[in-house]
Amino acid sequence: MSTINFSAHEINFKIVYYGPGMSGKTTNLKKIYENIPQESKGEMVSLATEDERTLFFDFLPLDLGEVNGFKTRFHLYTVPGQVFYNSSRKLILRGVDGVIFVGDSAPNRLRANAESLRNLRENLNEYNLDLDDLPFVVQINKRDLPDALPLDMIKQVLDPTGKIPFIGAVAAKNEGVLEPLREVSRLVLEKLAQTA
Ligand SMILES: Nc1nc2c(ncn2[C@@H]2O[C@H](COP(=O)(O)OP(=O)(O)OP(=O)(O)O)[C@@H](O)[C@H]2O)c(=O)[nH]1
Ligand SMILES: [Mg+2]
Repeated sequence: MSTINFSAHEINFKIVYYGPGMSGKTTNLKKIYENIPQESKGEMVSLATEDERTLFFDFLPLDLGEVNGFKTRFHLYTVPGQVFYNSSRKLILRGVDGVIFVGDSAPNRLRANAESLRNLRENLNEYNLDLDDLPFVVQINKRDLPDALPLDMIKQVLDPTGKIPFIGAVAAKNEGVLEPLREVSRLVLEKLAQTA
C-alpha cells in the first residue's frame, strides 16, 4: 500500500523481490545499487548469514523521479528464499505495492520456482491480497547457465495464462536487472493513477 507524505511531497512504494533460495534476488539489489547515481539512492542494508544467504531482508531506497510534483520513492526489499524463513517472507510482504519474482533457469530449480510462486500467493492471501491484482513481473535469472531451461518452457509452468511479463536476465552481469524494476514501477504508478 503506497503511503503519501503531503508535507514532504513524497509518495513511498514498496517493491518486493521474491523467489526461491539462491535465485539471485540479492544480486539484483546489489547491481541496482552499483549502477544507480549517488543522488538517487540511499544506503543498502543487508541482513545476511556468514555465507551471504539473506537472513531477514535486503533493503534499498531509490528516488525515481516525480509525479505531479511528488517525489516517488521506491523501497526495494528482498525476501530470504530458504524455505524455513517463511515467517520473515510473510512479514516483508506487508504493505507491498509490487512484486518482482526472481526465478532460476537451472533445470533442478524448476520445482523450487513453482513452489516459491505458490508460497507467494499463499502469503499474499493472508493479507487479503491477490497476486493477479498486484503489479507483478517475473525475471528468469541465470540465463547464462549452460543447461538453462528454455524461457518458454519455464513460462508455461509458472504462468499457463501467459498474462505475466517475463524477462530473461543474467543478474550477475547486470543484464535484465533494470528492466523488471522499470516495468513494475510503471505498473505501480499506473495503478496509483487509476485509484487516485
Ligand atoms: N550463473 C549465474 N549465477 C548467478 C546469477 N545471479 C546470481 N548468481 C549467483 O547465485 C548465487 C545466489 O545469489 P543471491 O543473489 O545471493 O541469491 P538470493 O536469491 O538472494 O538467495 P537467498 O538470499 O538465499 O534467497 C550467488 O552465488 C550469485 O553469484 C546469474 O545471472 N548467473
Ligand atoms: Mg538474498
